[in-house]
Amino acid sequence: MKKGFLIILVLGLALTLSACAPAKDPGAAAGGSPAKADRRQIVVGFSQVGAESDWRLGNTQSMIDAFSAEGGYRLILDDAQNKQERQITAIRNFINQGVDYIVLAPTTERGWDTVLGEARAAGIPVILVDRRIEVEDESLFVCWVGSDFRREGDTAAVWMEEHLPEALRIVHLQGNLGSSAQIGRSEGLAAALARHPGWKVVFEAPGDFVQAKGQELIESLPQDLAYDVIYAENDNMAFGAIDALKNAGILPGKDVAIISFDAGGRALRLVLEGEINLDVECNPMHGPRVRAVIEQLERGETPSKYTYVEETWFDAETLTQAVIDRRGY
Ligand code: GZL
Repeated sequence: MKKGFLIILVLGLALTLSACAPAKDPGAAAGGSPAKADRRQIVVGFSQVGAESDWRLGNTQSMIDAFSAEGGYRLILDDAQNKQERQITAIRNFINQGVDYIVLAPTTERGWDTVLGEARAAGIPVILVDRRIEVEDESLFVCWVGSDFRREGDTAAVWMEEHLPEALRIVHLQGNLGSSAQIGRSEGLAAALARHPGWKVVFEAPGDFVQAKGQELIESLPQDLAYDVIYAENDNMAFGAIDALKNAGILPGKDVAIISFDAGGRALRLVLEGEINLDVECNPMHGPRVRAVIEQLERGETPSKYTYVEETWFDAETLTQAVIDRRGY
């Protein structure tokens, strides 16, 4: 074989082989110890519910902060605007893009079996965060990180039993119907209603965790409807309810007790000011927890199937400005 031809052949072969080799992460240190810097960039597709509340914005920021380029990640964030069908489309897009991991914050509990089956068929691990899902086969997701929503509802009910009169007329502002946050918080109230014949729900409707809807629902109440407490399943609906009460010359936290969930910074300031009587914490800072799960999987380890985050509650007797400052959200 001619020498010149041989050189071209070897050169061509070398170029072909290099094109097949996995592209090294441009940020990786050349040579050096096999530290994280040498790891490929990990691509995470995150399907987020939306931007409906302070809690959700905090949750999204926590994920953005946790999956930074400096940390060796690329986060592809999709905002589903509270629509499950948009989440299903986003998951299919992540599969087509060949992401390394899919993180899903599900809008609702049902309807995930098919699309999570497609992710499994593509060999892409799915991590659930925040709300729960109901599927036939729980191997469709690797693990879940989130809150115990029923416990949150029970916490609120116990506080109401200890701090409010035995005869209670309750206005119940629900979150998105079918979301586990709404289901658990509503179940906690329902269990207390069964314990207290003196408690009565005089109005109940979904406000979808949205401030404007919380305000609209309270403004829509009949003028002659008498009630003692508003049980709002998140802070933003409580903010809307408070605005409606104030516009009607009613003192929130005094004329009408306000029970809320999430305990974001804005709401805790209202607890200090006496406008919200109880706020049950729902911690949105899931980014570091989800990153820890992915790091475990990268090391070939198996994370716990279910991880509940630690949560507490706040009222004016227990809360201080220092506590608010320390929480950072
Ligand atoms: C709770 C989360 C809920 C929050 C709302 O984990 O799913 O959705 O309580 C948010 O503020 O909209």
